[in-house]
Amino acid sequence: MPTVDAKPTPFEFDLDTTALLVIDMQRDFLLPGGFGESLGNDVAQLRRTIGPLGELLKAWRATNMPIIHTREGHKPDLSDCPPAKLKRGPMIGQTGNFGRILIQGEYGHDIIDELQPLPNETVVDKPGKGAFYATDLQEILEKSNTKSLVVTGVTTEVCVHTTVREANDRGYECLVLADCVGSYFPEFQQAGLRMIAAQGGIFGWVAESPALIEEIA
Ligand code: TIU
Repeated sequence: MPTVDAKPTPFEFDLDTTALLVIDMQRDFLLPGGFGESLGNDVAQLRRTIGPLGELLKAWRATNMPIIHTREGHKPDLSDCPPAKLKRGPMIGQTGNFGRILIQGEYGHDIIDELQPLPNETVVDKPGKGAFYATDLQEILEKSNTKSLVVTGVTTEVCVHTTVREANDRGYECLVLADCVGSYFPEFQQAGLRMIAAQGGIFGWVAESPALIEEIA
């Protein structure tokens, strides 16, 4: 069985039951001049993941293992956006440099050019931070007999953490790749990764992508 050097212990996975999750690598969060930057965030902290994720996708696409991309966003009429979320994110639905912010079908809502999904890959649109809430993700994973998830994307302490915590409760083993997840806040990146592997891997495992690529190449 392939084994990756990881914290807190080596991560073992089966090539027939493992999927790659790429969370919210959207223009709204990553592009200079976009929504994320307009909130005062340093997008360079997220953009450092683009290179490693590109390399990982190249290697993963040469295998038969599934790839699932997610996008956070809402219907144009915002009917799937809770008023409480809108209250603390009043820019959602407003027109920014890349179209209406976090609205499905807008340029900014879509995945960055470098990591665009291929036609055979799954894209899950989600209204929340977690990838299971109000989506078909559970059914998609059951259909492909997925037991383990390699988790990447942004942001580490928000959508990645919410998804990993819930995946853990649902019985999935999660490997989070430190160089392929990013936070606008370096201290949250560090703490977020430590929280996953602490206490014997309370939520899962943490590794670097080259160690995984070596196992699937
Ligand atoms: N995808 C995701 O993490 N959504 C966010 O809103 N993240 C922030 O860090 N703001």
